Amino acid sequence: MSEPTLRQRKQNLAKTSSSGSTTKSPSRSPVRKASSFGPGFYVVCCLVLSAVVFLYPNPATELLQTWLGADWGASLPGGGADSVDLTADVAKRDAVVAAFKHAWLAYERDAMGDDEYHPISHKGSNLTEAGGIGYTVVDSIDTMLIMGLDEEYQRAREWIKTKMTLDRDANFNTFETTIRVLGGLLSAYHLSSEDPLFLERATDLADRLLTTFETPSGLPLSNVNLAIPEGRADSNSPGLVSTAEVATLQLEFRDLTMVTDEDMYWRKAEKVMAVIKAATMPPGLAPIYMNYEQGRFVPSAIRLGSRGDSYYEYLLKQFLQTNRTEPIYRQMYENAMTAIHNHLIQKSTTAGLTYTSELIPERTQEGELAWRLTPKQDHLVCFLGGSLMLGAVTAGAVVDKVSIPPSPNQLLEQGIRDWSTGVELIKTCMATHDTATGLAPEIVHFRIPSDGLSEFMAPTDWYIKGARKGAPASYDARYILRPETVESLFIAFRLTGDRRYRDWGWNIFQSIEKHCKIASGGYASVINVDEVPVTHEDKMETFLMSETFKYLYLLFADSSVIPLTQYVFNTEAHPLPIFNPTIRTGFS
Ligand code: DMJ
Repeated sequence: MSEPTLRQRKQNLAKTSSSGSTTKSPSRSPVRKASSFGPGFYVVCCLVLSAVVFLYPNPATELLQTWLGADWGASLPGGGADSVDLTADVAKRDAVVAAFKHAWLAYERDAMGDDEYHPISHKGSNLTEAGGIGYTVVDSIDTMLIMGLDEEYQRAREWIKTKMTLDRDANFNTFETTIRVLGGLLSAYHLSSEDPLFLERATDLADRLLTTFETPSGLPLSNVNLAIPEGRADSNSPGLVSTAEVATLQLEFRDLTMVTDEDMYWRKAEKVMAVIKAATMPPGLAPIYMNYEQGRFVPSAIRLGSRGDSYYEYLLKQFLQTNRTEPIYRQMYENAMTAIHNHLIQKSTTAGLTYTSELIPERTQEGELAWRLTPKQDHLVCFLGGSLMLGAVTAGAVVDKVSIPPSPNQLLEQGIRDWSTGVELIKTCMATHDTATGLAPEIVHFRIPSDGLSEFMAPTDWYIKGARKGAPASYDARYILRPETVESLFIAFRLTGDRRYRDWGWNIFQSIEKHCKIASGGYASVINVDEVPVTHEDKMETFLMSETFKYLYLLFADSSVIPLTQYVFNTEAHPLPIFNPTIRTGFS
């Protein structure tokens, strides 16, 4: 990093303009003193004020912009909700389809059927030595259905029909297998007008996964040996399971019950939520580890990032999946969002960026448990902006159907709060794209007064920990083709029609094209987002095709494609239909 990044240059500019603002304020004082003058003065003042209204953004406009999260007037010709345009941007949508094909065709050429793809060495690999389980094929197939890629879809389906097997004598992660493979099969089932092949495979997989729930508490074990089948504990974390992992199976298992009429999937998944509800710490927060013997939280980090994220995501989505008929999930979601606002949401020191901190447990000298606030935000947290906005117009709304965009009087106080925070979090996630590549790093830290860093050591608002001139890239500096920011942009666009969200998504897409695309086929992770030319890591994560390109496609597609009123996305972006349940929630 020999040159200062755009972010560093901008932060210097921000300093200049904030000191400039003090010279402006005296010009407002004559208006406040005007009461000592006669009526003529008021007329002059009114004229001056009118001019000011036209020349400068007025407070009402600023409020509206804060509400919508963008320069509404500039992004909508004519302005206002009446002119919301949610039709396709065909050229950009088709560019995303071309990118998906560039990724898929390379995988199909070099590694068809393997779990993972390495686009630089042109090789595939499997999660275990026992052989593959269709990780990439199944994770990608519903994107083909959504994009209308029929030839690719037929070949992928044929592979699932003739080659896919779950008789693999090895341990597979319960959560990852559920969200990618079970979720992918169920979504393909729904989007293919209920092709029985996908349901047969989904049921086979779910029956094997059910063995993980055989614990004293009912919390599923982290791994499953698919061949036996048998649940297996994680030997790296004895006695423990991760909160996000046990609480991110429910959409898939509940959907399976609806399509098979077999209650047991629903009951097993719901029991987990009852255990979590009983164990939740009073403020509504959930540490990232639980003890599966007793079903209790153990002191561990509280965060919206890894091992915490999709727990919060699925609280809302379980409420939405059953057409808002289960008040328990609304209550759990509302409690959690209030706790997040009270304990984790912070503002950065200079630009006032809204971000989420982590709470790290520590023992005091007296042996008491204390929580240290750490200003670290994973890229994973960027799902939260869109999720909060979606929660605001559903769980946080006073009407069943809000307008696009919603008006504040359609929302509860909590909905207004969540909408505003969601808008701001998306802005923050976009700010983390202010790097040499335009790609966001895996983890950012925000500056706090006690961090001991000088302005020469780190930029003023956020920085990549461990990034030093001449040093090897830190773990935090990577971009591994993650989807969370574009996921939020897609939701925000559908809920507002604000073109700014499409523009931001297009910028991210172009950065992926420029820095991650491999000419011979596929896309690769980038080791350091703040260094050009980039160095690649030889890996194309499956969520590029299941999530990142799907959300980008949907951002530019017509809003009638997978409408948010009819589908809920699992955490791997596999859409599942919203339904009216025939089963009543069994806990309160
Ligand atoms: C995906 O596998 C899922 O979105 C999961 O919930 C979190 N991480 C990845 C994508 O970043």
